[in-house]
Amino acid sequence: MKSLLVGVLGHADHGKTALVRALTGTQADRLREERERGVPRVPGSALLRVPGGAIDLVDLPGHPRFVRAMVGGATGLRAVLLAVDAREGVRPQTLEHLEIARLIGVRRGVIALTKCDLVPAAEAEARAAQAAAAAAAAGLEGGAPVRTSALRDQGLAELRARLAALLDAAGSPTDDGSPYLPVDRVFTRPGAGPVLAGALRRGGLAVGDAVAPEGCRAMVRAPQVHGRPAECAEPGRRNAAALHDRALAVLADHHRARPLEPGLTLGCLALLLGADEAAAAAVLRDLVAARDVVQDQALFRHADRDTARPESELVQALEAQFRRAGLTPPDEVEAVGRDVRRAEALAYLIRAGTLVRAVDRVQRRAIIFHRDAVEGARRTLVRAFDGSAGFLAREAGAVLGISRKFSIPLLEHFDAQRITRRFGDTRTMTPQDPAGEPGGGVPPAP
Ligand SMILES: Nc1nc2c(ncn2[C@@H]2O[C@H](COP(=O)(O)OP(=O)(O)OP(=O)(O)O)[C@@H](O)[C@H]2O)c(=O)[nH]1
Ligand SMILES: [Mg+2]
Repeated sequence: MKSLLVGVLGHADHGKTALVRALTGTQADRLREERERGVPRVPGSALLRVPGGAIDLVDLPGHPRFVRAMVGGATGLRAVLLAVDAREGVRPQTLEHLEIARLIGVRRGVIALTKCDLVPAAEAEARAAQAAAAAAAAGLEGGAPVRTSALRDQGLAELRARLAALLDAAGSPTDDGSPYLPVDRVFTRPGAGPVLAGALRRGGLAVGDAVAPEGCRAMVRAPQVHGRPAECAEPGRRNAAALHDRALAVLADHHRARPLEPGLTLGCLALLLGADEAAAAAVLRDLVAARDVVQDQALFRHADRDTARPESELVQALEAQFRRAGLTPPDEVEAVGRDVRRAEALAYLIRAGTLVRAVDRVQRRAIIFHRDAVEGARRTLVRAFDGSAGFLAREAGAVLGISRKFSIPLLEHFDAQRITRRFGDTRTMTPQDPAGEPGGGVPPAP
């Protein structure tokens, strides 16, 4: 039977738990302590049976303090169910959760617009569009949001069908060896201290393995399978080695999912490993020393990743498009459309400095120029206005043969780069130092 782990994401109070309960009949955040405190402490999971198999809905805690726990539970996720409150729309944690899903390479999901019984249809429509745009920006292929109400049993059948379709389309999960154990019960046994119980869904655990539920130090003491003592494989040294392996697996997954991104920071890796930064740093030091991982300033990448950059045909085509367009490039929407891969390629080219994002702060509009076009414009302006008393944006536009739509953001970019200096409506070219660097070299002392 096929199964799929789906993370339920969304801002606090956006109706995640209510949705899971309405879909499955299970109260997912069911640990007694958290019920009493009214705050879900760890991800709870509920099983949704669908024709093709079963979907494990992992109800992730919405409170910012629990993002760490979320990542701890989320590393095995293959898809997400994003809950967005129809009254509130996209909130900070919606974006934060989407960003984490993006970082761990989750691209597929379903968006549920929740509590639709509380808002007029037109308002729900606007919130749905906003949610779809946020998901698309994070590279999540979520399709059209499903209007739901857990209270009125609205949209739940469609949601189940959409989740079933995700299961249908999912390949078999890759086992990276990291264990995943949703905790059902916590109790105290005299002489043993607190005991966590649950069904191990993935990976393995052996006696002596260090685990860190909710950041506590703990050790696997007596694994049982359905109440009987289980085989205890390789006690002792497994842990550090396991963290090394997982760090490599996390990096490899990341490069596969985000081929255009240069690597992960220590902070991200620590989050994704569910380890604290000191432990992650120690593991990375060893991996860098062993040449399994390469560090480039603040970023770490797998040594197997091609540093010659996986410059896809798409990246090259996009670059050529902007190069050809010169000083009248297409706007971002026109160039990218709704294509997530094109958006990624564009972001990559901007990061690499090949394309320059110039912002018109008044119009709140950005124009993306090829850096060659920007350099060409700089030379033209130097020829036309160097040594002159000053020039207006209109005059610069005339010399460059472009309208205000393009000249204003370009000139603002030049101001920011100290290639031009602005006084009111007039600009002057900043004198060049002998090396040809704009800005006259050393900035004046404060
Ligand atoms: N009217 C209405 N209220 C809802 C609906 N779904 C959830 N609620 C209410 O919204 C509040 C929050 O719902 P939860 O399901 O606990 O939200 P959550 O996202 O799990 O919250 P956290 O776990 O704290 O992040 C509760 O008071 C629910 O009763 C709905 O469809 N309609
Ligand atoms: Mg909840």
